[in-house]
Formats: sequence, C-alpha cells, structure tokens
Amino acid sequence: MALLPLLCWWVRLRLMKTTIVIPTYNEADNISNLICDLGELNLPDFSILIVDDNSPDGTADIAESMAMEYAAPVHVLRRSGKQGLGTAYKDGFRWALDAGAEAIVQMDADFSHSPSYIPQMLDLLNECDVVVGSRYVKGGKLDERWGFGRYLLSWWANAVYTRLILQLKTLDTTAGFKAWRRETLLGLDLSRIHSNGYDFQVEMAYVTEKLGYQVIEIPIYFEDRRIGQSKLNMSIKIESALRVWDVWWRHRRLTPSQKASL
Ligand SMILES: Nc1nc2c(ncn2[C@@H]2O[C@H](COP(=O)(O)OP(=O)(O)O)[C@@H](O)[C@H]2O)c(=O)[nH]1
Ligand SMILES: [Mg+2]
Repeated sequence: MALLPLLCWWVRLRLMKTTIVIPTYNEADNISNLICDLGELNLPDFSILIVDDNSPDGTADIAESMAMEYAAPVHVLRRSGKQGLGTAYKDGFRWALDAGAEAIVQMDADFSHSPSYIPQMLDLLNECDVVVGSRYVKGGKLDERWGFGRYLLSWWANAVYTRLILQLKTLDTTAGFKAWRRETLLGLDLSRIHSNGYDFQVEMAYVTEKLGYQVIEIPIYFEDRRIGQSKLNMSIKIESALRVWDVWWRHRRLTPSQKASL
C-alpha cells in the first residue's frame, strides 16, 4: 500500500521536464558537490543549467568537465563577464524555456538552498503557479549562527519593508529559491523585468502577484554559504532597498488581464 503514494508522486514528477537554473560567479569550490547532490535526487527528467559570468576561478570549466565525465545532464551558458544576477536568471530562464522545460527551478550555488527541497517544490507545482522556498513562513529558519541583530535586519527588510511598500502576500520577498511553471514565466513576460541585480527577486515576486499568479511558500532552512564569498555587499543592499520603490512605480498598475498570451 505504501507504494501507491510513491507511485503517484513519481508519475506527477514524471510529467514535468525540469531545468534547474543556477547562476554562478566564482563557485569553483561548490559547483561539483552541488551537481552531485542534484544528480542524487534522481528526478525523472531533469537537466541543470549553469549560467556563469566568466568566473576567474574556472567554475564553468569544472561544470563542463563534470558533464563530460559523468554524462550528467549539465549545460553551461557562458557569458562574457560579470553582468549581474538578474540578467543571469533572465538568460537562464529563456534558455530553459527554449529547451522546452515545463518546470524551472532557480537556486544559488552555495548550498544556502538545499537540493533536498526540490522534489517537494516540484510536487506542489501541480497546485500553484510558483513555489517559493521561504525563510520567513512558519517553520522556515535562518542559519543558527546568525546573531539576533542580523536576523532582525533581514526579517525587517524582507518581511516588513519590501512587503509593506509592495503590499505583497509573499513573506520571503527576496527569496532566490523557487520553482516556476513554464506557463507562469511565459505569462510574466521576462522582457517586463528590468532589474539586473539582486532586486530581480523582488521585481519577479511583485509582478507575479500583480498578475494574479498563485504562490505557495514552503519553509526552508537557509544555511549560510558553505564555501566562498557572498557577492552581496552593503552598497548592493542599500541600492536594492531603494530599488523597491522603482519596482513599485514601474508595475503598480499591472493587472491579471495583462498576462502575456502563451
Ligand atoms: N552569473 C552570475 N551569478 C552571480 C552573480 N552574482 C552572484 N551570482 C550567483 O548568484 C548566487 C547568489 O549569490 P550570493 O553571493 O551567494 O548571494 P547571497 O546568497 O545573497 O549572499 C550564487 O550562486 C552566486 O554565484 C553575477 O553577477 N552573475
Ligand atoms: Mg548565497
């Protein structure tokens, strides 16, 4: 009897051709472990797309060599230089859509987003338009090593400041771990999205809700990056905070009738 739910789960996943999009800049120490962990999920029909901005540490070469060595479904989209997280995601999403992906997962390369949540996210994608791995929904958690002050600032910026300005229902407004249905990304129309950097996540969250798409947030444990350095510094944080107003101004009049036709 226990086999039946397992079978249903597998059949539901099986229906979705999935591409996991991972932007990278200097992630040589993380990328091979991440590709291995994603492979071990044994998803029925999936591929991995690394969007690399010519990382000086050779991230793209490592990913490509793994693809050849293990015959893993890994593709590398090489860009000429560091062009920002937002444009990396837009290029990656377009690549995945062109390749016929029905589900598109976005995640960081640094293990802040544990691959173990992906099967649950894909499963829930049968019930909504986008699934968000959330740090601020009930049950979600930030790295235990964070001090109270850092936690408070992050919670305030995500779950209060951005949410209040944009009137969002989503609690984790800057989440970078999501699973999208193909139709949602097509309906959003990526050419509408102007953010090149980290504010990309906020703009996507806002446009998603303004267009009336259904969002489900699942709680995740957000671990600090294991190795390497964050590319998010204080000046980027301040710029992103100010950009929230720009996102609001640009899209404030969007309505569900303005979904792009599929
Ligand atoms: N292709 C590309 N990837 C980037 C860029 N900036 C950051 N990333 C990647 O985006 C993900 C999130 O960046 P990270 O520095 O971990 O940001 P944080 O988690 O917010 O501290 C990681 O996989 C980075 O390697 C960029 O300009 N281009
Ligand atoms: Mg990170």
